[in-house]
Amino acid sequence: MLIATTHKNTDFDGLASVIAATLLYPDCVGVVPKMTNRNVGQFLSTHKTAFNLILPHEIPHNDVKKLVVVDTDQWHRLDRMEKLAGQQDLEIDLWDHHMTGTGDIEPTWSCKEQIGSTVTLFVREMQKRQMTLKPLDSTVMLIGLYEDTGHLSYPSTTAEDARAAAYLLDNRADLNVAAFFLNPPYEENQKEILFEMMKETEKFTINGNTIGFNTITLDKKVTNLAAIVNMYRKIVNVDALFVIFTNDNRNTIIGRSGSENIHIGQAMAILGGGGHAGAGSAAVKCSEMSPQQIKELIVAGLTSNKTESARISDIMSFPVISVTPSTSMRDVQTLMATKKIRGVMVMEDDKIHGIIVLWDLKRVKKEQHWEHPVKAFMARDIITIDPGTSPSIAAGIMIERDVGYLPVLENNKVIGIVTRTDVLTYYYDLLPE
Ligand SMILES: [Mn+2]
Repeated sequence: MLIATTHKNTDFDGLASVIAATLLYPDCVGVVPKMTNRNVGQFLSTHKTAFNLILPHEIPHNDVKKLVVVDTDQWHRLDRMEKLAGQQDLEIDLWDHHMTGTGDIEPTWSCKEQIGSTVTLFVREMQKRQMTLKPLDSTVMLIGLYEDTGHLSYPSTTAEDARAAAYLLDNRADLNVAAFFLNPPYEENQKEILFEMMKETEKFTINGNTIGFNTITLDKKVTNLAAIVNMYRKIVNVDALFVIFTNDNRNTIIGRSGSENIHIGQAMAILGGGGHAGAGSAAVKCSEMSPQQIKELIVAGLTSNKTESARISDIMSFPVISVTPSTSMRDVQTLMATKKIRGVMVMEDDKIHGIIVLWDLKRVKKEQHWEHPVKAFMARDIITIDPGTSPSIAAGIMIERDVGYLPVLENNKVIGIVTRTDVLTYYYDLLPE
């Protein structure tokens, strides 16, 4: 079985590219994530049956031999694809226009280019094959292309995007339908947010570009925040705008840029999110970082944007202190106290068994448990990292997977460990005085 899928919080470029894949690949079934953007959801509620689409829980995972991924290159942005991520000899085709360098999907074949929309890449292939499209297919693809290029106005737009739009119009894309889904009417609470943002925007100048920041407390659900941020950036007239929407447990960061000097996707990668040059987002738990810390990290990331040459191997701690799985908890506690360290690897014959951190010692409730082996208390699910990785990607993994320690692995040997503190220190050192 062959399936095509795209990122969660699916936008029209993602949806249209999935549909394009079902047209281009014989017997391809499109899988649309459960969470989609509001206007995509509205479109699907009335048009879904016109396409060959299913939901992630309907995939017979064991039958999937080939996967087509569109509009993202990261496993964690896909919906319910964990099973496939580990599958040997799964063939993967990748179509994407995000060039952040943070992708971890290793494709068998890929078409990855800096261009206004993923749809454009599909249109190129369809033109080559001289395909004729149905008006509905052309329409959804045109909406995707227009949405990602701001109706061909964003700086990321290329001449080929404009030619792709012409091809879709030649194939009878319906501009009335497109306009309806591209400009969803604003609701009362969206207007309130906009007025709230207008009250105060903090502005910085970084490398000659003006950057605006807003922090908005959300006490109810507001749909399509991205469209409000997009509109507000133009009103407030900054090169890039970041709005941190915060509620009881979560900060959602939405960024928009109108300058090719500010790459939103790269800035969001530091926070475990993603996107491309003009638009991106991230989500960070409130327990993890305050809006103020998020703002400082974004500023630090943008300041260092062009100069991030540091690698994990430059900021990691080594040598790694380890114990064997049978070491008693008492010995682990003594070791941490005397060496003044917060985490110890559990290893035997160079093989990682787990990790034990200061926090885990709290789980020792009874006195006699201090004699129990560390393997009863250690965390076993370890995420390792390559020494050549950049600090921003490490920070992204830590936030996304909620881990504070990443062992650094080279040729299957642990050569160091990088902690959340190491990464944050690196970024704070870059902050302007
Ligand atoms: Mn896209």
